[in-house]
Amino acid sequence: MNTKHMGTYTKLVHAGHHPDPTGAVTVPIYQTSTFAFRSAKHGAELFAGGDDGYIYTRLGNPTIHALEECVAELEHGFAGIATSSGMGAVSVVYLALLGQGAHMVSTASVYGPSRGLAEKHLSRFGVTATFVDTTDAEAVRRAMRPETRVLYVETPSNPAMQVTDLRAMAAIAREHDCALVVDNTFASPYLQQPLDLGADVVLHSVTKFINGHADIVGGVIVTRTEEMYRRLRPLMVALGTNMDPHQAFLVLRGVKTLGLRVERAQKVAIEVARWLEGRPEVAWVRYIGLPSHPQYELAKRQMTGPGSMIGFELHGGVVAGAAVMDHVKLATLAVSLGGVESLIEHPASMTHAGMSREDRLEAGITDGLVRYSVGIEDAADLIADLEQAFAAIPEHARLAPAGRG
Ligand code: LCS
Repeated sequence: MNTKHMGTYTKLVHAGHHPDPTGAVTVPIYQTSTFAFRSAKHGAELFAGGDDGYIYTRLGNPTIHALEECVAELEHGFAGIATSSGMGAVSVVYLALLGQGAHMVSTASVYGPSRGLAEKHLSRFGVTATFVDTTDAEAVRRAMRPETRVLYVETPSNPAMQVTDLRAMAAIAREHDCALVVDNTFASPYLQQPLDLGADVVLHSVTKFINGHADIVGGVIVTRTEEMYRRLRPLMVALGTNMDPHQAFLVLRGVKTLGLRVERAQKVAIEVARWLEGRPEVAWVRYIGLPSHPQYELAKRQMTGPGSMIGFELHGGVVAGAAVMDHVKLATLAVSLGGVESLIEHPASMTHAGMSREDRLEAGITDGLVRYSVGIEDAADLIADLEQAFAAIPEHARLAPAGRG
């Protein structure tokens, strides 16, 4: 069905679905590694690109293609490239757009391994990267060099929840003739469409909101133009970072309820965030839906909702954070995010442990920062869970220094 001009909820349910010869209502799992050619001539035509049929699953597969089409429509892009994981998507983009002598400017508080891949691995191949606070457009402009090929922005960022002005970033990327790549994992295409704001490439860890059920890892890249698609797709094929058909099937199932899940989770999140803001144990709360968020107004212009990720700092730092994480019963102590179940973690010792303390602090990832991915449970139950966990914070680590003792 052509859903290109239809609404988001219709796209979520129908995009990428085409009539199946068996009448199957959902996209079947084409669990096959390879596809039969009708003849030697047909095989040769497929390899020459004269027929858009399938050859081999690493190159393409109908179930995977349905997901690629769906996410591309949601992002208003030319086409999608599904990958084995979100990091698979990041790898394809870096390796396709950066080479010997190339430079990248990236959000300092980007997901730890997205930074590590550039700093620890691509550096061996002559690629350099500068990590800056991308909420400061002037700092980004100063970091740009003649050899900058990629401006890589994660917004909102993981886990500092910083919101970067994508229109401003698109203007800088155009001035320097480099590609603007946006990691849209935290917002999901339901809340933000970076290609409409001037990005060239958008990518996702679909492990998170798009799938939404904490049962697969996966990634998708979407490009604005055909030319960019033709630059990126061969890298996915060459690296072998393809998604698996079964993975794609599960994501296609999960994405149908993306809108419902995000709407529900952000309704719960605002209640949890307001409760946190009123607690004496909490030094500050970073939630995009609260007016106290530094980019509250920008987020309202750029996103259609605040999402359901909350960062908060306890006065008692790591000691208090560890006590809370050891005592929550409903929220699960685990990394990852964006699922129907609430998850809690400590970025400094978990997802961002690979960064130096200095880099972490510069990126807004303080020692006591707790990241809470709010699910779709009842707010009252999540709040009661946090309240009983807060009661377990040792007395000496409970309040602001002035209030202690
Ligand atoms: N981009 C963002 C913003 C992410 O949060 C993650 C994973 C990735 C890319 C990589 O995706 P993956 O390969 O895991 O599918 N973030 C994680 C996190 O915060 N906790 O565990 C994984």
